[in-house]
Amino acid sequence: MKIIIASHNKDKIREFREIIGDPRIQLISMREAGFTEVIPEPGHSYAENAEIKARTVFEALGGRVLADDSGLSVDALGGYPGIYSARFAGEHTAYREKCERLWALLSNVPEENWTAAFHCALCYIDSSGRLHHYERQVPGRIIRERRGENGFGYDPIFYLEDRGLTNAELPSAEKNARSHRGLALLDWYRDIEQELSSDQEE
Ligand code: ITT
Repeated sequence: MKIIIASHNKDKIREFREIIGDPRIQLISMREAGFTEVIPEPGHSYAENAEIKARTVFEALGGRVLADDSGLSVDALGGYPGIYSARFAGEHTAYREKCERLWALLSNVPEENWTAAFHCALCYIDSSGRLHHYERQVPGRIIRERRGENGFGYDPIFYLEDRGLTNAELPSAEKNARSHRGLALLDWYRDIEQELSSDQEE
């Protein structure tokens, strides 16, 4: 079964492939499928933006499409950067600079209040054009230094209390098993088992 991933983010696409290691599912990036445009994200929630990305690619290419809208919501900043996590501090700034910018915004907030959560909304459009939504979040806290080399984005500054490690210090298999994206994708995967079996019979 071919699924087009409606994303230009190479790190997300790598994680999708690591998480869904099922030889029956071929995950193709939208760029590989011939869609190179950048999709505007005017939605007001993760779910709305995931749906916009999925619909845009489905309308252009058809097939089966899976989109991810994700980000880091910081409690003391009223959930910011949230859906703006990628564009925050400028569209093309490196992940490292985005972390610096976040620390700057938190400079007047006591560190014990640096609680946050990673969110992931998925929107899947099946071959008959039906929409399926999934959303998961994982709590943690922002720390003042970068720790770890794995993962991407805000992972080096996102600390998991129960592990005593940042997302970037976890081996990738462990991040994938417990991350916002890993949990949402596993919900999706459980749901498409049925579609998968009928596809094998086609
Ligand atoms: P697409 O829209 O093309 O998928 P994007 O990077 O613009 O790519 P989003 O709008 O969903 O995607 O923004 C997600 C941002 O949130 C991402 O660029 C990271 O900065 C951050 N982020 C999301 N998941 C993350 C993770 O697992 N680890 C670290 N940072 C993450």
